[in-house]
Amino acid sequence: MINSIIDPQQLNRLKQLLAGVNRIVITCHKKVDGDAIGSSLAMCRVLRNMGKNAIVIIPDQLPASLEFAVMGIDYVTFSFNEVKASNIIKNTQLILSLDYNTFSRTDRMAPLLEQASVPKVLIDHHLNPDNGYDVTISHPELSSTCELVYRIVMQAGWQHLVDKEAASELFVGIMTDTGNLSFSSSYPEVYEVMAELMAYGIDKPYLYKMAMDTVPLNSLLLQSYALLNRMTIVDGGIALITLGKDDLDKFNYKTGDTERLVNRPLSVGDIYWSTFMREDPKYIKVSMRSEGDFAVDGLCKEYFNGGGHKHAAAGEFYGTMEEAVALFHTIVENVKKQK
Ligand SMILES: [Mn+2]
Repeated sequence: MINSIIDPQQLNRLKQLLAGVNRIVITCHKKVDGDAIGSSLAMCRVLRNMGKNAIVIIPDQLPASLEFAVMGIDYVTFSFNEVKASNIIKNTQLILSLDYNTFSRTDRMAPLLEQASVPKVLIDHHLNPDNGYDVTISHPELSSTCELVYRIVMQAGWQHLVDKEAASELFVGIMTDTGNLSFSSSYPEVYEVMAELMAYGIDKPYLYKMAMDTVPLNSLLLQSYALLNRMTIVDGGIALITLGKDDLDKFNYKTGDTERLVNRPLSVGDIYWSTFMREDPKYIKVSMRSEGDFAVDGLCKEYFNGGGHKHAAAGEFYGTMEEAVALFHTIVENVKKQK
């Protein structure tokens, strides 16, 4: 049995709000990821099983790689059905915000959600949630919003409203937000939550395969090409991968196709710092990853107007790829001097 960590006052307020409404809108952040779609759809299933008229509205297109996680339930994509989605929001009695801390994360849905004069509930694990929610269930210490939704469901006594599909969706969101339990956010209780979800009869090998180990062929080929032809190793420990527009066009590049490419050089034992530069339409997107004592957030902030975490950061470069690569080598020299 997992510990009850949800503030009982907030949970009771949520139950009271739910008791008084029928029409409920569930929203998540743009650039929908596994945790966002998993937590939203699972919450929707629980509420429908409660007899509510609940619907998920996502801001923009669900990536093809996450379509498996929908498992037959309907949802609305705001950017495709703006009129329909707007009407649903205007007529709803309750708004749930899942997996985001501020309305601006919902892109062009934000003004509608902000202006809606119905109660609003935040269920999220990002730092610094917006004020002004009627119920705020914010737990930045948790692995994922999917874990949080599961904890809410258990503590509220809604176990019987969870079905195999909802359990599967929650399982997917925990896997994707924790790098399949590899990140430091996967403390022991996350395993207990996953064990309890498995009791609903989910197909774990299938979900793992679909969530963690499936890529489109052109993405596999593009990444192989990048590693073979566009990677430079400096001093045995520093990797730079560059992909120009011509490279991307050759492989019919779509958003998401270079996912995790920047991490791959770190699989080599001696490599501790990896940088990936991709020529996007308006700028060169720069991503960095590192291991051990070497921090990349400061470098992304100082040289590429970006930031992030110690071992994972990103930024942008305005100029040509040649200039970006030249700057990279200058940074390498500066880093060596400081050592
Ligand atoms: Mn999340």
